[in-house]
Order: sequence, then structure tokens, then C-alpha cells
Amino acid sequence: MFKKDFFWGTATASYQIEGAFNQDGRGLSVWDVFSRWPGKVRDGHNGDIACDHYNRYKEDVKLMKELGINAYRFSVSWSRVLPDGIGKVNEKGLDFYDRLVDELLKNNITPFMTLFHWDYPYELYRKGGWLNPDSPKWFLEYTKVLCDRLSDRVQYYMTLNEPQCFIGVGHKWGGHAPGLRLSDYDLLYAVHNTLLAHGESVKYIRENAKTKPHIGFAPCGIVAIPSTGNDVDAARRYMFDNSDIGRNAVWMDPVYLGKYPKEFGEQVGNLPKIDLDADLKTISQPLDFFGCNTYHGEIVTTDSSGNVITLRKPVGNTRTAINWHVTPEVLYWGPKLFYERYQKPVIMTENGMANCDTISFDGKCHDPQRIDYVHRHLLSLKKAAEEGVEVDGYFLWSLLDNFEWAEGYNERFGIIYVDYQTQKRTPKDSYYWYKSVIEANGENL
Ligand code: GCO
Repeated sequence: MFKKDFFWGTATASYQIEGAFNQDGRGLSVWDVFSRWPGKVRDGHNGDIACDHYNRYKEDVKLMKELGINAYRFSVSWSRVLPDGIGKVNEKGLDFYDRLVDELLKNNITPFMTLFHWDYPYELYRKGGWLNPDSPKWFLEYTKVLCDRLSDRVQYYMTLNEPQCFIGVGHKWGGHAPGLRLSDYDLLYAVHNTLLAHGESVKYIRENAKTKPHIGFAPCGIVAIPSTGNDVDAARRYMFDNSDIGRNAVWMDPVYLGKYPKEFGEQVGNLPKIDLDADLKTISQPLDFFGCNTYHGEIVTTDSSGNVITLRKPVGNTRTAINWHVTPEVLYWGPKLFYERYQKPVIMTENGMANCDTISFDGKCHDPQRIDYVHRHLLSLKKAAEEGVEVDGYFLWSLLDNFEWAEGYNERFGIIYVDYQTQKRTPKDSYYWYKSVIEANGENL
């Protein structure tokens, strides 16, 4: 069973739902610019309007209240609060988050605030972005603005969302904003500065928050499922024994264990002007929970030489609309192996699925595939909890259909259907199902 004070939530992100891209003094983010590059986002979609959450947040919080969640994970648009990324604060932008937090608390919903979820200020990108050695200081300045204004009411923080994506996809492979393909050498600086920014942010919040802070971050949780009972160590090796910026250890080991994976650490240590020991002390500020976003995983075993190999999924294995495999065991093996390695209470900061949702003749949105997906994943998470993993929460991605990055609005992840022509919200069948699960604290799974 799940603990009695389990966090049942939903998750969203600023650029994906807010819209109001040029309203009330918001500055540009790299996604405002990148989404205007021809061919970068399917069908040329962008977040200019999205779900217009900036103007409709009260309606959306009412839907959260009716859903019965006790926690809501949102992110702050850095350039809405600091249009140039540093310097002058946009008071109207900061006021929005002030009002959002108050609306959540008025409805007994605990705010979980992600400081950065990919919408990096364009003006800072023009100054070198994560490559600039001042980038940790910039993030610290941003942290101060949010902490000083909101920490009297916000107690749960995630500094960064999925650095594997915004550095990997955004700075190595180029498929996300800002669309860079940096050299491996430059990527070392981008990774290291990102983690330094995280550490500086945690330190400031820990020392200055006006109420007791609970701090984590929300990396991708890359999970391996052992093919047989003899493959658990192969799963550990797949998940942790590497220096791949697209996996776990490069990001999680420095933060939770105070050291990089061996090969990566040697490379960073060889960079000029890096004091690795001092930096790792900053990066590994103590955290209160282990958050991660997990949607699917690999099945692993070893070959005759003892090398870890991944197995093809069984022919016909269920996939979601975005073509990701359905592998529910990831929410057993992920929490289990992350908890074993990092010894922190686990919060699934994202899990969910894209579905070919539509409004039926009866005016409803029937999404049995999403109910099945979430049901199976919650059963896995519950099994991990019952076997002794400290599991503190689950945030379903997402509350609303929204802007799915390079896929634009072509993928629907929400438990609430959004008609982008009218902005009408229609709770899907999964919304009502999730409501019943929350009411039963998962006992009806
Ligand atoms: C991520 C991001 C979300 C995505 C969601 C579906 O995990 O990639 O945090 O912004 O929209 O995961 O891809």
C-alpha cells in the first residue's frame, strides 16, 4: 500500500501550458525562437498560446481541486520573471506565480515548483548559455528571486527538469532548443555548469527559504528491466556504469554521491579552470528526495562474454501514440534501484502516456489505454513500496494536453482534453479514474 500522506499529483511545465508568450512583460525563451525555425517543431507549432494557462489558471486549479490531487508540479518561466534572465525583475510575471501558489494553497494543493523546465532565457543564451562560466551565478540570481518571494508558501522544489534532455537533446543532438550540436569537449562544460547551477540553487534555498524546504531535482530516470532474476546486476550496470550524458550516473552520482562516473570525472577534471573537488562539494548539496521522470525502459541481460545487452521488446508489445513501448515494470525496478543506490525517498515526478484522444459523439473523451497504462505503472510502484522502497509521491504527466516540444500539439498526454481552437477543457475518463484512485489512496488498484 501507499503511505497515508502520499503525494498524488499531476505535472505540467510553463512553456507547454502557459501561452501568453509576450504578455505582461515576459521575455523570450530559447523555445520561443527555436519553435520558429522551419522544420524544428512538427507543423510549425509553438507555445505562443498553448493552453492559455497564464490567463485560465483559476479554472485549471478548480479542475485540480475536483480531481482531488493534494500536490501539483508546475514550472516557472525564467524569462517571465526575469525577461533578460538576470537583472530587472518583471513584477507582473512574478505576480502570476504568487497568485498561482495562493490559488493552490487555497485549494489545499501543495505546490511543487520546478525552477527550470527547458525554457531558458534567450538573452542568456546569446551570452553563451550553459557554456558561460557565469551560468551558475545566473541561475542563482533567478533562484533568489523565486525563493525570496515564494518560499514563505512553497516548500517543495525541483531545480532542474531532465538535464539529459535540455543538455543532451538541446546541446548535443540539436533536436530541442537551442538546437546546438556542441563538441564533446564543450558539452563537458555545459554539463558541469548545469550541475553547479543546481548546487548553488540548492544551497541558497536551504539557507534562505522562509519555511522548511524539501529539495530535489527531476532528471530522466533511465530504467533497465532485468530479463530474468539473474539479470538484476546487468540492470544496475546498464543504469549506472557509464559516462553517457543521456543516462543516469553523469547527473545523479555527482548530486547524490559527490562524484562523477570515473571516465567523465577524469575528462571534467582535465578541463582548464575547473576546481573539481570544490565544485563537487557545491554540486552535492544534500537533497531531501529522489525525483525522476520515467515513461518506459529497456529489457537487459548479458551475453556470453558478460557484456550487458538490451533485448528487443516482444513482437507486438503495446506502444503509446508517441510510439514509446509500454513497460510497466519500470516503475518497480526504477524506484527499487534508484533507492538502493541513492538512499533517498523516491517521488515519481513524471509518468504518463500519449494517446490518440478525441471527443466522442457523447461529448466525452474515452481513454481506456491511458487508464490501463497508469494502472499498470501504479501497481508496479505500489509493489516497490510494499517491498520497502520509500515512495513518497506520483505526479501524472500531464494535467492538460499541451505543447509536446518537437511534436507540437500532435501528442496528447493530458487527463484533461484541451480543444486548442476554443480552449475548452474536457476531463477524460482517466481523470475520473485517477480521482477514484486518489480517493482510495491506491487501495482500489
Ligand atoms: C519530459 C518533459 C515533459 C514531456 C513529457 C512527455 O519528460 O520530456 O519533462 O515536458 O512533455 O515527458 O514527453
